[in-house]
Amino acid sequence: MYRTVFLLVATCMLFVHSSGCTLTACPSKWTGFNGKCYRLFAAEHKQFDAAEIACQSAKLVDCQGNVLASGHLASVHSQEEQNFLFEMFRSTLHHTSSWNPQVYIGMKVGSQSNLQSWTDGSSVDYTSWFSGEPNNGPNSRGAIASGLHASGQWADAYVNSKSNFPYICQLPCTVYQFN
Ligand SMILES: [Ca+2]
Repeated sequence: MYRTVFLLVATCMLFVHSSGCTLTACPSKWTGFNGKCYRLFAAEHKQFDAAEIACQSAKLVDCQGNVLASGHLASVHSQEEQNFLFEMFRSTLHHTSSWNPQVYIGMKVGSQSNLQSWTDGSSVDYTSWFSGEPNNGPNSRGAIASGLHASGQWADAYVNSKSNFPYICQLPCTVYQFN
Protein backbone atom coordinates (compact mmCIF):
# COMPACT_ATOMS: atom_id res chain seq x y z
CA MET A 1 0.00 0.00 0.00
CA TYR A 2 2.80 2.39 0.85
CA ARG A 3 4.37 1.86 -2.55
CA THR A 4 1.07 2.58 -4.30
CA VAL A 5 0.61 5.82 -2.40
CA PHE A 6 4.10 6.93 -3.30
CA LEU A 7 3.49 6.36 -6.99
CA LEU A 8 0.29 8.37 -6.89
CA VAL A 9 2.07 11.28 -5.26
CA ALA A 10 4.72 11.17 -7.92
CA THR A 11 2.38 11.18 -10.86
CA CYS A 12 -0.91 12.76 -9.72
CA MET A 13 -2.90 10.02 -11.37
CA LEU A 14 -6.62 9.57 -11.36
CA PHE A 15 -7.69 7.35 -8.54
CA VAL A 16 -11.05 5.64 -8.40
CA HIS A 17 -12.24 4.23 -5.12
CA SER A 18 -14.02 0.91 -5.28
CA SER A 19 -17.12 2.49 -3.71
CA GLY A 20 -17.50 4.71 -6.75
CA CYS A 21 -16.17 7.84 -5.13
CA THR A 22 -13.86 9.25 -7.76
CA LEU A 23 -10.93 11.25 -6.53
CA THR A 24 -8.38 13.02 -8.55
CA ALA A 25 -5.13 13.97 -6.97
CA CYS A 26 -5.50 17.29 -8.79
CA PRO A 27 -8.86 19.06 -9.09
CA SER A 28 -10.46 19.72 -12.45
CA LYS A 29 -8.63 22.40 -14.47
CA TRP A 30 -5.45 21.87 -12.46
CA THR A 31 -2.41 20.13 -13.88
CA GLY A 32 -0.19 17.83 -11.88
CA PHE A 33 3.57 17.93 -12.07
CA ASN A 34 6.16 16.60 -9.65
CA GLY A 35 3.73 16.18 -6.79
CA LYS A 36 1.96 19.54 -7.02
CA CYS A 37 -1.09 20.77 -8.90
CA TYR A 38 -0.92 24.02 -10.85
CA ARG A 39 -3.39 26.30 -12.54
CA LEU A 40 -2.69 29.34 -14.67
CA PHE A 41 -5.13 32.22 -14.30
CA ALA A 42 -4.35 33.84 -17.61
CA ALA A 43 -7.26 36.24 -17.89
CA GLU A 44 -7.19 37.58 -14.34
CA HIS A 45 -4.65 40.34 -13.90
CA LYS A 46 -4.11 41.06 -10.21
CA GLN A 47 -1.62 42.68 -7.90
CA PHE A 48 0.53 40.16 -6.07
CA ASP A 49 -1.31 40.14 -2.74
CA ALA A 50 -4.69 39.82 -4.43
CA ALA A 51 -3.36 36.96 -6.54
CA GLU A 52 -2.09 35.16 -3.43
CA ILE A 53 -5.47 35.62 -1.73
CA ALA A 54 -7.20 34.25 -4.82
CA CYS A 55 -4.91 31.23 -4.78
CA GLN A 56 -5.67 30.66 -1.09
CA SER A 57 -9.37 30.53 -1.92
CA ALA A 58 -8.69 27.40 -3.96
CA LYS A 59 -9.29 24.38 -1.74
CA LEU A 60 -8.47 20.75 -2.16
CA VAL A 61 -11.41 18.80 -0.76
CA ASP A 62 -12.16 15.14 -0.27
CA CYS A 63 -15.30 13.25 -1.19
CA GLN A 64 -17.06 14.48 1.92
CA GLY A 65 -16.19 18.08 1.20
CA ASN A 66 -13.56 18.31 3.92
CA VAL A 67 -10.88 20.88 3.12
CA LEU A 68 -7.51 19.13 2.92
CA ALA A 69 -5.37 22.06 1.79
CA SER A 70 -5.50 25.64 0.54
CA GLY A 71 -3.65 27.01 -2.45
CA HIS A 72 -0.84 29.53 -2.79
CA LEU A 73 0.94 31.23 -5.60
CA ALA A 74 3.32 28.71 -7.10
CA SER A 75 6.74 28.16 -5.56
CA VAL A 76 9.52 26.87 -7.78
CA HIS A 77 12.16 24.44 -6.57
CA SER A 78 13.88 23.03 -9.63
CA GLN A 79 14.72 23.73 -13.25
CA GLU A 80 12.13 21.13 -14.21
CA GLU A 81 9.38 22.98 -12.35
CA GLN A 82 10.55 26.27 -13.84
CA ASN A 83 10.38 24.85 -17.36
CA PHE A 84 6.96 23.32 -16.73
CA LEU A 85 5.49 26.58 -15.42
CA PHE A 86 6.91 28.64 -18.27
CA GLU A 87 5.49 26.18 -20.78
CA MET A 88 2.06 26.58 -19.16
CA PHE A 89 1.72 30.07 -20.54
CA ARG A 90 4.32 30.79 -23.18
CA SER A 91 2.13 29.32 -25.92
CA THR A 92 -1.14 30.84 -24.74
CA LEU A 93 -0.26 34.35 -23.59
CA HIS A 94 0.87 36.71 -26.32
CA HIS A 95 4.02 38.65 -25.94
CA THR A 96 3.18 42.28 -25.41
CA SER A 97 6.62 43.73 -24.76
CA SER A 98 10.21 42.69 -24.27
CA TRP A 99 9.25 41.64 -20.73
CA ASN A 100 5.56 40.81 -20.80
CA PRO A 101 3.59 38.80 -20.21
CA GLN A 102 4.83 38.50 -16.68
CA VAL A 103 3.10 35.88 -14.57
CA TYR A 104 3.26 35.99 -10.79
CA ILE A 105 4.73 33.19 -8.78
CA GLY A 106 4.88 33.32 -4.99
CA MET A 107 8.28 35.03 -4.73
CA LYS A 108 8.54 37.85 -2.20
CA VAL A 109 11.66 39.99 -2.03
CA GLY A 110 12.19 41.59 1.36
CA SER A 111 13.99 44.66 2.63
CA GLN A 112 17.14 43.56 0.80
CA SER A 113 17.35 41.83 -2.54
CA ASN A 114 18.83 38.67 -1.04
CA LEU A 115 16.00 38.30 1.49
CA GLN A 116 13.64 36.15 -0.52
CA SER A 117 10.75 33.93 0.52
CA TRP A 118 7.83 31.96 -0.92
CA THR A 119 4.22 32.63 0.05
CA ASP A 120 3.73 28.91 0.76
CA GLY A 121 6.50 29.00 3.36
CA SER A 122 8.76 26.57 1.52
CA SER A 123 12.50 27.16 1.43
CA VAL A 124 14.16 29.18 -1.32
CA ASP A 125 16.38 26.46 -2.72
CA TYR A 126 16.19 27.48 -6.38
CA THR A 127 15.91 30.79 -8.23
CA SER A 128 15.89 31.77 -11.89
CA TRP A 129 16.34 35.54 -11.84
CA PHE A 130 17.18 37.30 -15.06
CA SER A 131 20.51 39.09 -15.00
CA GLY A 132 20.30 42.16 -12.76
CA GLU A 133 17.04 41.05 -11.10
CA PRO A 134 15.61 41.58 -8.55
CA ASN A 135 16.09 45.34 -8.80
CA ASN A 136 12.77 46.88 -7.73
CA GLY A 137 13.15 46.45 -3.98
CA PRO A 138 12.71 46.82 -1.18
CA ASN A 139 9.67 44.57 -0.89
CA SER A 140 9.17 43.76 -4.55
CA ARG A 141 7.43 40.71 -5.95
CA GLY A 142 8.64 38.12 -8.43
CA ALA A 143 7.16 36.96 -11.72
CA ILE A 144 8.15 34.69 -14.55
CA ALA A 145 8.92 37.15 -17.33
CA SER A 146 8.21 36.10 -20.86
CA GLY A 147 9.03 38.12 -23.95
CA LEU A 148 12.23 38.16 -25.88
CA HIS A 149 14.17 39.84 -23.13
CA ALA A 150 13.92 37.38 -20.28
CA SER A 151 12.64 34.22 -21.98
CA GLY A 152 11.07 32.81 -18.85
CA GLN A 153 13.56 33.92 -16.27
CA TRP A 154 12.25 35.90 -13.34
CA ALA A 155 11.86 39.63 -12.89
CA ASP A 156 10.59 41.50 -9.87
CA ALA A 157 7.98 44.24 -9.93
CA TYR A 158 7.00 47.12 -7.69
CA VAL A 159 3.93 46.62 -5.55
CA ASN A 160 1.56 49.05 -7.25
CA SER A 161 -1.42 49.13 -9.55
CA LYS A 162 0.80 48.99 -12.62
CA SER A 163 1.94 45.54 -11.61
CA ASN A 164 -1.26 43.63 -12.33
CA PHE A 165 -0.30 40.31 -13.88
CA PRO A 166 -1.75 36.88 -14.54
CA TYR A 167 -0.66 34.32 -11.98
CA ILE A 168 -0.08 30.63 -11.32
CA CYS A 169 -1.56 28.95 -8.25
CA GLN A 170 -0.52 25.64 -6.74
CA LEU A 171 -2.16 23.04 -4.57
CA PRO A 172 -0.45 20.10 -2.95
CA CYS A 173 -1.11 16.86 -4.76
CA THR A 174 -3.03 14.91 -2.17
CA VAL A 175 -3.54 11.20 -2.13
CA TYR A 176 -6.11 9.26 -0.19
CA GLN A 177 -5.62 6.06 1.70
CA PHE A 178 -8.52 3.71 2.14
CA ASN A 179 -8.74 1.17 4.89
CA1 LIG B 1 12.77 44.14 -11.86
